Amino acid sequence: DIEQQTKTLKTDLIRFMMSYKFALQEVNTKIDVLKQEFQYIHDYNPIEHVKSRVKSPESILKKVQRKGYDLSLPCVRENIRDIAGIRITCSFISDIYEISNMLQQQKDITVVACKDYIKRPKPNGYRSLHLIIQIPIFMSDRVDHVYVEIQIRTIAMDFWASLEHKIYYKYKKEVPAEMLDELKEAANTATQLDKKMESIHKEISELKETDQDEEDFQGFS
Ligand code: 0O2
Repeated sequence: DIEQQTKTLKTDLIRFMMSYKFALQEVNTKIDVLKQEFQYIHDYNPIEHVKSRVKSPESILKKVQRKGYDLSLPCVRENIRDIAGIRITCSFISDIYEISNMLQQQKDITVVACKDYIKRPKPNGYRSLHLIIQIPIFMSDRVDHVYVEIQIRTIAMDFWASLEHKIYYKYKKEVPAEMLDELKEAANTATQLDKKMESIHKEISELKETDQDEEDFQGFS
């Protein structure tokens, strides 16, 4: 009986982790399609790079303990919604919302939550757009609706977040106050940079449009 129970638990665990791997494959394909199609139609690529990961069992366990959830697969599946995570890095803030809208409109994606830390940055200066989605995964004998966390940010936001993450762990989560102030200042600088880059990008797009209008007009004569 114990042997049977162990076998069942092992199969359940493997299925559990596999469903997240499949969900990441699905979402990665969606992002890749958008990237290629956008490049082809608009002659422009809004996505700089994409990274994905399945949360390690150690991190899942830590989070379950921190949040005080039951240690059962159904409970973990329902409550820990960032086991499958994808991070999309874009050049410009407008690209972030464009990609987010394109993903949100897809019929097989259910948007469970959208946290806009760009409009409302975290007190430490963290900025990103977070989507929690659910996507169906069709398997041999079942359909699983799997949660995926998608983080969309600019290169500047990503640069800041990776440095902040390193500092946070270097100081074992007790960062000195001066360092926190400096990080906040760096976050403001990153915001300014994003705004400046966006306005230059907009100017160039408008110039391109004027050139195109002129070319089209000349085509008539
Ligand atoms: P990892 O290693 O990236 O997975 P919770 O997930 O419950 O702790 P909440 O409010 O549900 O918190 O999620 P939140 O804060 O919207 O997003 C959590 C994830 O966003 C984090 O995952 C980080 O990846 C990222 N994040 C959020 N705040 C910060 C921040 O201040 N600095 C940095 N560098 N990243 C941040 P994990 O699980 O913490 O880490």
